[in-house]
Amino acid sequence: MTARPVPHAHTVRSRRAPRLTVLASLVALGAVVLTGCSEDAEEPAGTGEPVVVKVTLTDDTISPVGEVVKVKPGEPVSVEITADHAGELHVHSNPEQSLAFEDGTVTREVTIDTPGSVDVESHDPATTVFRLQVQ
Ligand SMILES: [Cu+2]
Repeated sequence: MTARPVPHAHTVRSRRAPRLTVLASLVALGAVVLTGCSEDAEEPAGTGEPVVVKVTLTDDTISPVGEVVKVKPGEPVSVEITADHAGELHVHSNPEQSLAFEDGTVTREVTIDTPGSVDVESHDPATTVFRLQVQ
């Protein structure tokens, strides 16, 4: 009976400490994220700036090939397609989508609402141009 108040007091103390630690790490994390944003202006990370993927398709060149692009669910992605012929890119989302392009430069928007990986392919020739990693 006499020993009970001591462990109880310890419990109260140890419950308070982790909370303060979590708060401190959140503040530290916030500082890191803010610093990262101002230094890495070229890499939008869901901060309201649109994600832009530039694609070039000519008769013998496709660029990029297999590039991984990270986006958040529901975040619009602008795909800027420059080509010397008409065609379409195939978006392996559910339901599937296609991005039609023509000779010249067009911009098509894709938004994926469900987390996961979505390949964007050229079928002629068969190439994964880029992969949207939605998370
Ligand atoms: Cu396909």
